[in-house]
Amino acid sequence: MSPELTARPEHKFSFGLWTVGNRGRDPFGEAVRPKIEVADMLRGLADLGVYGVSFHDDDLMTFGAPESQRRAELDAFKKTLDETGLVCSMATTNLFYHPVFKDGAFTSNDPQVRRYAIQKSMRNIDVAAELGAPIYVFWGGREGVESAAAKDTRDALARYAEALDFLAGYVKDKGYDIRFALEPKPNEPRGDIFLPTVGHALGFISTLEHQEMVGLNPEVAHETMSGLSFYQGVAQTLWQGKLFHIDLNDQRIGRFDQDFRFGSEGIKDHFFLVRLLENSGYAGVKHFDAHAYRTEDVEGVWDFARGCIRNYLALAEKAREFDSDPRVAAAMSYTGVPQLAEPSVGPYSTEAAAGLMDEQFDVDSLASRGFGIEKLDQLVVDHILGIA
Ligand code: GCO
Ligand code: MN
Ligand code: MN
Repeated sequence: MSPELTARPEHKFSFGLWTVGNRGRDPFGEAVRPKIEVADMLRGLADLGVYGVSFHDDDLMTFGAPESQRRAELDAFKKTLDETGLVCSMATTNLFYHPVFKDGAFTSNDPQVRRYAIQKSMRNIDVAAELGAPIYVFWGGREGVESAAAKDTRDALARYAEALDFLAGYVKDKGYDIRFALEPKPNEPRGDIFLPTVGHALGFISTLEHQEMVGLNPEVAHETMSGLSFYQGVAQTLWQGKLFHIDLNDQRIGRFDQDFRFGSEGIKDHFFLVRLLENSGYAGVKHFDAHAYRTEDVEGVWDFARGCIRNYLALAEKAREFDSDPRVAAAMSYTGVPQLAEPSVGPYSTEAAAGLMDEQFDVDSLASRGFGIEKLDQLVVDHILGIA
């Protein structure tokens, strides 16, 4: 195993300002560590070899402050990006913190709130364009209900689609080079959030006017909260050409959104995830949306960030070892992994259908075959444990 487990910008790792900036507040307790200034966050991330940073409008520019102050805050950010060489790789709107969004933003029952939410997004899309961010994320944390009596979900989804169509129209009209990434989550902070899973969001995208510019930003923790396999969700998203961005962290099934250090919990799942990302040609950023345990001081925050990167790179190295092991190739061949890439019947034609109808199958012999997956999977475990 190579000892080189530190990042270089070409690895394209990124962090949100709110991740290393997380001060450990939770519903039961106050902040436990001091604020890190934005410039210090950027310098710390650049020292770790990180490529990019992402932000919510309100992380960067004080909510409700006069335009001159917001401009000064933005200019200071741009200056530190230049100094550190970091790229702004994603931007998003905070449509969840202010009480005005308590019933939702794009799906609030109040049309004025909906119009305000769309305007707030347009303003920050302008900032994203100025900073050269190629991806704009929509995480609808407040888009949902506690009581199904409060909204007709079909109307809510129509308003959600309307907002995204309008904002996509805005991006096109302005000639910005920005694509949208929807981030599904099942619950928290709402009892039920609209677009709860990768599958719901992929289905929803097909209803949008500018669907070619809308993809996903799936998050490990969010699919895992639902008990779903994040790997399977990401694989389908890739297959549909919709993996525009990814939120990496860790999570135990069935818990609240834990946002743990990447690779700290589900190591086998993460092995497959990293192998998939590395082998798929995914060219976007690997974005860590996680935070340090509440027990940590500022030093612990940097240990956390270093750990996310180290675990990703270690798993990528394990995946390379696995893929170059001849025993793995042999086991995969026995299992039939390469054969699944071959067409079953090819495109339909009358002749092909007639040919298939005439074919004889020895079902008993087909049924008696073993697939050798125990042996193959043990090689996975052996590689992860370093005993292969
Ligand atoms: C969460 C979400 C957020 C979003 C962020 C960017 O569970 O709080 O993951 O962290 O990713 O708002 O859209
Ligand atoms: Mn999350
Ligand atoms: Mn996220």
